[in-house]
Amino acid sequence: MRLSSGAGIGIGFAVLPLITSVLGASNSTCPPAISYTADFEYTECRQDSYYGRILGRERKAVFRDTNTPQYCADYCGRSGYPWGGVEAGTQCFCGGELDGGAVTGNANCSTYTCSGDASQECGGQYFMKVLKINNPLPVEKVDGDVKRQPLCHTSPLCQHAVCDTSLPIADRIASLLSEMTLDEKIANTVNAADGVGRLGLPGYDWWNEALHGLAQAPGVKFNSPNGSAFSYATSFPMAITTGSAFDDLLIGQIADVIGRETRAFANFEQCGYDFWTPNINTFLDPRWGRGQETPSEDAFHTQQYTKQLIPGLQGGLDHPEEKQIIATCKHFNLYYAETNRYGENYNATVQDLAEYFNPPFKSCVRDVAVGSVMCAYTATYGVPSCASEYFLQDTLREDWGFEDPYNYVVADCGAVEYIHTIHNFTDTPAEGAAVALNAGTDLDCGFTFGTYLNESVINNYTTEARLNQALTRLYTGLHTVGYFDGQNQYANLSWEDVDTQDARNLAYKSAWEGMVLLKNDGLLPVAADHKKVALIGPYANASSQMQGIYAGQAPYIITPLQAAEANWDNVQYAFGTGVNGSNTTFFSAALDAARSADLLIYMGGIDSTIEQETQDRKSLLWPGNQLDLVQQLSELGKPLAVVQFGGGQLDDSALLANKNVRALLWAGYPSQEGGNAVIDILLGRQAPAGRLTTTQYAANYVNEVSIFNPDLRPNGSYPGRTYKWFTGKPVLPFGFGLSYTTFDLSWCGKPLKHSYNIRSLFNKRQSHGQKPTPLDTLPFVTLSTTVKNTGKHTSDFSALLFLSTSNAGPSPYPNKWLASYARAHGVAPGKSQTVNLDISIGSLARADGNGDLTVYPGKYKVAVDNDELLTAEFELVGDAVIVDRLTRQGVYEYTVPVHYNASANLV
Ligand SMILES: *[C@@H]1O[C@H](CO)[C@@H](O)[C@H](O)[C@H]1NC(C)=O
Ligand SMILES: *[C@@H]1O[C@H](CO)[C@@H](O)[C@H](O)[C@H]1NC(C)=O
Ligand SMILES: *[C@@H]1O[C@H](CO)[C@@H](O)[C@H](O)[C@H]1NC(C)=O
Ligand SMILES: *[C@@H]1O[C@H](CO)[C@@H](O)[C@H](O)[C@H]1NC(C)=O
Ligand SMILES: *[C@@H]1O[C@H](CO)[C@@H](O)[C@H](O)[C@H]1NC(C)=O
Ligand SMILES: *[C@@H]1O[C@H](CO)[C@@H](O)[C@H](O)[C@H]1NC(C)=O
Ligand SMILES: *[C@@H]1O[C@H](CO)[C@@H](O)[C@H](O)[C@H]1NC(C)=O
Ligand SMILES: CC(=O)N[C@H]1CO[C@H](CO)[C@@H](O)[C@@H]1O
Repeated sequence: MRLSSGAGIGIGFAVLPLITSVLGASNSTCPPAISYTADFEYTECRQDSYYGRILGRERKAVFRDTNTPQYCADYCGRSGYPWGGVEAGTQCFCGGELDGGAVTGNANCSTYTCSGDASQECGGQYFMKVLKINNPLPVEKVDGDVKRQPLCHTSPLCQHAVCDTSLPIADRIASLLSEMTLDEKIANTVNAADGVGRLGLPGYDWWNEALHGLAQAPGVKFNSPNGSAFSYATSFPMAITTGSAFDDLLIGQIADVIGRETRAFANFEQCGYDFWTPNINTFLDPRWGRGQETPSEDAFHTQQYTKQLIPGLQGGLDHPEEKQIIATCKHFNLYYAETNRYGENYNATVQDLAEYFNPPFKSCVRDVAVGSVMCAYTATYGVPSCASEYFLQDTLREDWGFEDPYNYVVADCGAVEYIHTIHNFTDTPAEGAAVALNAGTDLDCGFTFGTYLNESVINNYTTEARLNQALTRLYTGLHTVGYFDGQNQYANLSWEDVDTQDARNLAYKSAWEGMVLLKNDGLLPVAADHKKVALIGPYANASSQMQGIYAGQAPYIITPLQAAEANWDNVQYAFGTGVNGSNTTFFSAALDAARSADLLIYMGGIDSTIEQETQDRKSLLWPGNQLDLVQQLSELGKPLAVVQFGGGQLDDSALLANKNVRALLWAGYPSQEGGNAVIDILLGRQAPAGRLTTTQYAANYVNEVSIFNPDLRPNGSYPGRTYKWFTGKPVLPFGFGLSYTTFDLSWCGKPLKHSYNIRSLFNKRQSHGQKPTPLDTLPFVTLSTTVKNTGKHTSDFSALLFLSTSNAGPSPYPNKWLASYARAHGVAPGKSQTVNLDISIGSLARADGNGDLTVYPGKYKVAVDNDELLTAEFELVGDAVIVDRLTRQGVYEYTVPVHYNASANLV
């Protein structure tokens, strides 16, 4: 239904009285349709881009048959936007401000005629004809910010049955789809979804990011200037740093803030409601450029992180049909390297799949009900992940219960395209699109679904019914965040809820809690009597460098130099050298600063020029000439501490061996409070208690283990991967981390029985409603330990509990595996705290030859900490019990010819 345009109307306050009802509202939430004509002028032509947002807080609508500059300006002005723009003939953009996009010649906006009147011009391909609207209608504002209206409160969508709240949501969505043509449906299977302009369904960009705070992404808009509403969001440390805190509560608190802040942005149309976070692939290979985005090399640790994070983001576990935002666990499955990531195939052993690659995703889906899952670029068992019925249907949906009507799978950006191109799995792009859709991919970040699904449907490679199912999942997903009807619980979140004092405190706490002390001969905490401090190195004055990748605009970033200057009267700063510097030009200034100081602090490591999305490291050594500078500084014989930044571990052998390097602190990417956190730890205002979540391998590891080999278990000369299996000697082990104090540990009472009958472990099984509790999540025991601070410094203590066995289940046996952890907070000298270490039945299980997680009879050892501060033993007796069966591979039939990817790279 189209609105008729009335006579031209005035601007400003004259607008309201002139609004007249044309259609009459059939629904109390449906505003009266109005007679409105925009008074607008064409201002200029601007270059747009796929990632660009020229009109600030921007809304897109596609009018396939009706678009003209006037039509678009009417649409925008009626919705209260002062700016409009037409592009590519059918697209209309609306926004609040003109911001970005190079101004180009008018000719570039004359290449498309308008779909509503071919005698008029409607922009170009990625060239926007910009329209200034002089008489936008007044809109609801909160503190001057325009609030997003639920779609069913806006005309004309509110007049359609999709907005009839008396109907079940399934019927409403079915009604919406019944009103869409095949082309319109296909145009909504991509991240930059067109919507359906004629129905009043606006476009929506599904690509939003929030890994450690709202981040830059095509769907996200940070306003400018800095300081204005929605111009920044809290920037928490990278996942590798927060993971190192071994503090589950902290992860949940961070997720609460990220969920709240991002939803506040979404409420004001600054971003979408769904976010492609978290990255829960395990940090398997130390070279991985994106390992920094993940908390750990350990699967159990990553599961625990995921279980805290998802409920915080989405708004708890109780009402999955009412979410704060939609989180997305990515990248399913087997993705741990950037090298050849678009085309690589990994044939993991079934044991590694069951024990290592699956568990974080299993927890994310089965245990904490994530809304969406992203399939990966890579292939497994010859099949690209986004075309894998084994993973997307049999494992994810059937075995893990990802079957609520709002659960959907999104393909990583370009992954659908690469099924045909880089993987060469199909012969044509339409076939590639079809195998992805058929396997269970619902949304394509890219263009392949949008361009080729028409061909796929026409040729019967796939069906419109499957297309409808995908769209039903997507729109039902958006319904969970109030997209259609609004949502009282979260709709009031606003700019006031962003960058609160609590959020700042949490950013600080998570930064220092995640830092790990790797060496200390007593220099730290530094004594107060150092008068002149030399702060040297490529991170000494770092700001956004401390955020790592997937970052957004932070409210502020405290540099180490700022924090140092706030604490010491005399701070000499010298850059020294770049992260990958080969030039010694600035060494002498650094050495001069050092000569006149009585405390030297070097801050370096790696950053996103070294480790990054699409960029793995080739070497684990410190890059460039940083260690040459540190060596020269150390030769001065003055107290020298090194602070190491970056996500991946570097081989620190040289620093650990150098007696004049008296302390080494790993800081990861601590983000906005990084400077305060580092300096406060050095000064002893906070005591380090973080632990390494990745093994620090010697540099030679890269020669022993091919990046393409996913196997964890050692085999012949192959030393294996992760602390659990690696047979070599690490420079520093997983779980390593020193303290400023000393602790004594003891069990509270008798920790364990001598032996347990395996059958009896399952007596506690309960059902929650219809879903039985998964056996692997049942509790085994809780071991209470007393942690006593026997030193002189108040400190946290991270207790890591490992299990090991040498006869339970099949050989080879792991070195040990993490089964529980907990962090005690602020234990004062002479005081004690009780720390409860819960062990679940899943933590006892090992994979059998089929990949079935099994609790085996045999002898087990419990040890707290790498140093085995506390140990206990127990025996399991009776028959082995399978607690989680690995999904079996089926025989998969494809509607089109496919070629399995054998991967030349696997060695
Ligand atoms: C809203 O509009 C729909 C479609 O016209 C109508 O069927 C429904 O009864 C209305 N709901 C309310 C609460 O008025
Ligand atoms: C990986 O598994 C697939 C499917 O079984 C097979 O076609 C392929 O040859 C395997 N690749 C290697 C290198 O073993
Ligand atoms: C794709 O696979 C087919 C079938 O195995 C093969 O004939 C063709 O050469 C491959 N194309 C490329 C570009 O590798
Ligand atoms: C499918 O759509 C694309 C782009 O919209 C168009 O170029 C192509 O001709 C269409 N193919 C078929 C078979 O309709
Ligand atoms: C697709 O299937 C329909 C229904 O079976 C059939 O009529 C049509 O000819 C098929 N199209 C092609 C291209 O095979
Ligand atoms: C933004 O402005 C505030 C206040 O002027 C300032 O403290 C902060 O450093 C600025 N942030 C950035 C990232 O520039
Ligand atoms: C080293 O850096 C300085 C300052 O940027 C520059 O002038 C000089 O040319 C560089 N030298 C080399 C060898 O690159
Ligand atoms: C003035 C201007 O920006 N012209 C551009 C118009 O678009 C063509 C094709 O993209 C460019 O080559 C011109 O530079």
